[in-house]
Amino acid sequence: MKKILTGLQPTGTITLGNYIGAIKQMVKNQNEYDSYLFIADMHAITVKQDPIVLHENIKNLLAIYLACDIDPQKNTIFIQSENEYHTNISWMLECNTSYGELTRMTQFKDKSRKNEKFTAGLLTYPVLMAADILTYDVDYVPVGIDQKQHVELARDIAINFNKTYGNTFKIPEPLITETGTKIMDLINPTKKMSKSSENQNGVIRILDSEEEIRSKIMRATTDSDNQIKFDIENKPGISNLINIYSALAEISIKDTEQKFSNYSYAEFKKAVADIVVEKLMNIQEKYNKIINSKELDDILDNGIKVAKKEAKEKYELMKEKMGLGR
Ligand code: ATP
Ligand code: LTN
Repeated sequence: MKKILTGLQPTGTITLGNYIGAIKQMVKNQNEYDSYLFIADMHAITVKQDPIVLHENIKNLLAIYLACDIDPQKNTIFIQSENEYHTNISWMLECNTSYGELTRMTQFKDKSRKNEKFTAGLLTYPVLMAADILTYDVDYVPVGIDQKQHVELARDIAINFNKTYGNTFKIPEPLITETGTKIMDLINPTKKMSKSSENQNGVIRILDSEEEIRSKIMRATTDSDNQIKFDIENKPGISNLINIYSALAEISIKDTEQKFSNYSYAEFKKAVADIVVEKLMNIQEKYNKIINSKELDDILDNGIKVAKKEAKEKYELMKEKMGLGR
């Protein structure tokens, strides 16, 4: 059976973008693949985190995974920091990755520009991500398009390592939504909708109330020509709403355009709000039922057992190939 793996950072309540770009893809594929889903808390600390808030977010993210229909019977679910092999493997990969390659990563360039006291971890972040992926010999990595470059780096690192030390890793591929969807900020639709965004009005979070969702969508920035047409360059706001509708209704962009061709912007926004509310209220109902259940710990206990056993084998193999230890 082919394998898929992805992780999300517990850096705040996840957004509609995270759901469409990563989680929904995992749900869609969980019946066909051996699936691994983890909470990337080690990645979260590459930027400053409040320990109390981070701790809370880890458990909340697990409950959100389950509320979004991630099935614990079909996924190995675990917390990254509970598997210490990831960081050990990451170090060995770091020593086989060039500094120049890391400084060329778009996310590093963006985030380091925003904070002049950025950490060394922000630079080596993609190598830890490569370790997460390569440890399990996965075939596909479902991510939003913004993470594609990191998965490609993981491929390069694997190819290079295999060349140097002999066959050690499977070469993974990114799995991007059919339309390569990147959900954009509702207020500034040329910017990615992001958990850490400062303006809350541009971001829909999985746990937002119905009123918040409706008001954010009705106030979303659009152009003034009143045509429901997909054109990212000239109509980024409307194109973003089309993307959201098409992803949630699971119909193509073309069909979405056709369905709403006679609608005004206000009517179309209402239809988008309706489908987002329907999806998220359903998720929230499940979330509230499981957030305090003991089942959460059992799932993590099972997941880490499976993940650690596999990771240990890869770690031992790498050590042997690199000539480490006694
Ligand atoms: P942060 O603001 O903390 O950088 P983020 O919102 O970018 O967070 P991540 O935890 O980095 O979220 O991403 C989790 C997953 O969600 C990744 O696979 C990423 O590609 C995907 N993703 C994030 N934002 C979007 C978006 N706006 N549209 C589609 N996919 C997204
Ligand atoms: N960097 C990713 C989270 C992440 C990930 C991974 C995704 C960490 N390790 C391995 C896929 C595979 C992010 O910020 N979205």
